[in-house]
Amino acid sequence: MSKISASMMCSELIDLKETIAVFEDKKIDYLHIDVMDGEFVPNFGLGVDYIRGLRKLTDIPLDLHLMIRDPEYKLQWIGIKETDIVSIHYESTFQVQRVLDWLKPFGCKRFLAINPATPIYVLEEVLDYIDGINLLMVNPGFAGQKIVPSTLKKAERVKKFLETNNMDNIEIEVDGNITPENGAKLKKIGAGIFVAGTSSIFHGSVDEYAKNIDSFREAIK
Ligand code: S6P
Ligand code: MG
Repeated sequence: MSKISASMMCSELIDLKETIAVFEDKKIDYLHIDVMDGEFVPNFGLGVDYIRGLRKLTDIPLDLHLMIRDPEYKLQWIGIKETDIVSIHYESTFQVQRVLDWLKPFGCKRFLAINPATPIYVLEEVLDYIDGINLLMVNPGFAGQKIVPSTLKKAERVKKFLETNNMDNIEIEVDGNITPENGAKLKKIGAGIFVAGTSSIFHGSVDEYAKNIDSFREAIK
């Protein structure tokens, strides 16, 4: 079944409690947390204190998307739980397998994120280290961007690549401009986790989120 990971950088701080209540009611699978360091990506984003605060509000597992340089030295700061997903970027470190090894003791799901311009062959050497792939459909750093068109074909190639390697137990997450329409296409291709931001659930007021979630779920069914 398709999973929804709600992109918390798109939520208004003033509505946070109400938003979480809707997400719990609608059984949102993950809260997608874009952690940004102003170096790996041209923006600052949700940090350690935000994550700590969020844990007090809800038990919904976190989908931590680390857009930070050299994540290996910062993993201990975050408070990672076994039920979380943690994505590290292929492009963010010179020692990808070492970071994935260092993530293992946390017991979380380990995902490798790749940017739109990163070729899929980089996955070849890490298949034994990962539970999933986070395919960036936009260049990371901001919500509200347009999909990089080549990423749709790329998602297809990733799925085939996993099948050829008998590794299609590896989950595919898609992140960036996942409109209901793009979501439907990506579902057909084999994506399983959909990051929901301004393109799907975060429009209108909080009162409208429940119905936005329903129509997004319908699209990615
Ligand atoms: C992009 C980030 C994403 C955004 C998401 C927002 O840097 O990794 O997770 O939060 O793209 O969704 P939308 O629908 O506004 O693109
Ligand atoms: Mg993200």
